Amino acid sequence: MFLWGTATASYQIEGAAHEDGKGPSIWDAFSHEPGRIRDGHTGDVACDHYHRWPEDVALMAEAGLNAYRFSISWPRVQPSGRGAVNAAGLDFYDRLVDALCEKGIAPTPTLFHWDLPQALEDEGGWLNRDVSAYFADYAAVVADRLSDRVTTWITLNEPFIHMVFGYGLGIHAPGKALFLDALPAAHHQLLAHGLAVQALRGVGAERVLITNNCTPVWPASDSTEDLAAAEAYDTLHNRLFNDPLLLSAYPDFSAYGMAELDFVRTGDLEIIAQPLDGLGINYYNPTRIAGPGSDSLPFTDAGVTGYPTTAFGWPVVPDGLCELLVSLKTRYGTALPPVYITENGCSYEGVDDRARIEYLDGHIAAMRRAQAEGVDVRGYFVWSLLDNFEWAEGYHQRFGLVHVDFDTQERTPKASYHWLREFLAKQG
Ligand code: PNW
Repeated sequence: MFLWGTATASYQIEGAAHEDGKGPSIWDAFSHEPGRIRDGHTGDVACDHYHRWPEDVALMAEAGLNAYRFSISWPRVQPSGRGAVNAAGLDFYDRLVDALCEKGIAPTPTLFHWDLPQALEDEGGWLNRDVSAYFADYAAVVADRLSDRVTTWITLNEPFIHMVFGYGLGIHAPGKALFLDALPAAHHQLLAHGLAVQALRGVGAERVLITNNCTPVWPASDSTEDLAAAEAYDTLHNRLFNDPLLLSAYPDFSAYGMAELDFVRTGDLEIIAQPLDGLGINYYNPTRIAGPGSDSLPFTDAGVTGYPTTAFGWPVVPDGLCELLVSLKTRYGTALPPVYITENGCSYEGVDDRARIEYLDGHIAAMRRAQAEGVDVRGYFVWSLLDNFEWAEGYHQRFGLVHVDFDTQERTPKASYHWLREFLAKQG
């Protein structure tokens, strides 16, 4: 069965930041640091989904969706990131999973969508190799409770964006600006993924995925400099994550003057390259890259021009999704597992969101073209069900199919929600 879903993330929708024994996450800390988030917004309340989940599940059921990708807050389950389990936290996800199953919506949890327990950040966060093993323990705790009803698991969300924004540039939690010295955060996340796959298999998990944010990389020109820079960027953004997972090898970084991967130990790549049942792909837009870059990075973002843009200023390029999917098939061949589009969507203002309808319609058509070219795509999840806390942008970017009034918490389905419901009804 093809999965048609929406996607959300714990810190972006749940709120209840300090309720029922939840421990603090790096996002609780970061969003309260002055100057970090636009207008000082925080996820303390967000969409109050922690209390309003029955209404949100009803909205999904009413739309005719058959899957829901949500994330589990690690510090809600393990307040200190390891050891003691918070029963109330696990109970919350247990109730949610029950309600979804009752409506015929396949619960598709992501175990980590960036809200690391602050206690683990205090030990170095993803720069600390030990965190990988703690993640596997946490995965086992959650799977032990939910794997009788959950068939599809996603270990991590976008380790690339978490590394770059959180550890490379410091615009997301934990706010470190280490540039290429952030690379250990990539490796330790990948190692955590591999160890978690082993733990999930141990409790009989049926289908295990990881979600990567991927982008087609367009060189700004045919000059040798731009072509080399584009290749360097593709290596960092796409191949750094997909190669070890699918080919059990890191791409060669030496050509780009990038750091040595001296934190990789013997045996790590075997752990990372556990067989996967699917690769989750989050697609938003292509990236155009020029050379020669700066001292700290061997490329520059030249900006994609000549396309319409969303309220976020992101270019709308549906063909980029087809290009990306076909390029994955070309690069990885039979090593590419079935693909699930685990996020695709756009930020626009307003409830009469015809631009979002056009966006979704165009991208679903692009996915179909990739399927016709032989890419095995088995799911499509819209980011997002609800307008929510868009990280450094606070509540300013609205990605939802459903509008949220953040004063009253009133939910109002947008035109795109009604469009999707009719689209799904026609699919049968
Ligand atoms: C994803 N970029 O993040 C995340 O998985 C979501 O939590 C987020 O709300 C959504 O996309 C929309 O931003 C991204 O700059 C953040 O390329 C930034 C980028 C891409 C994805």
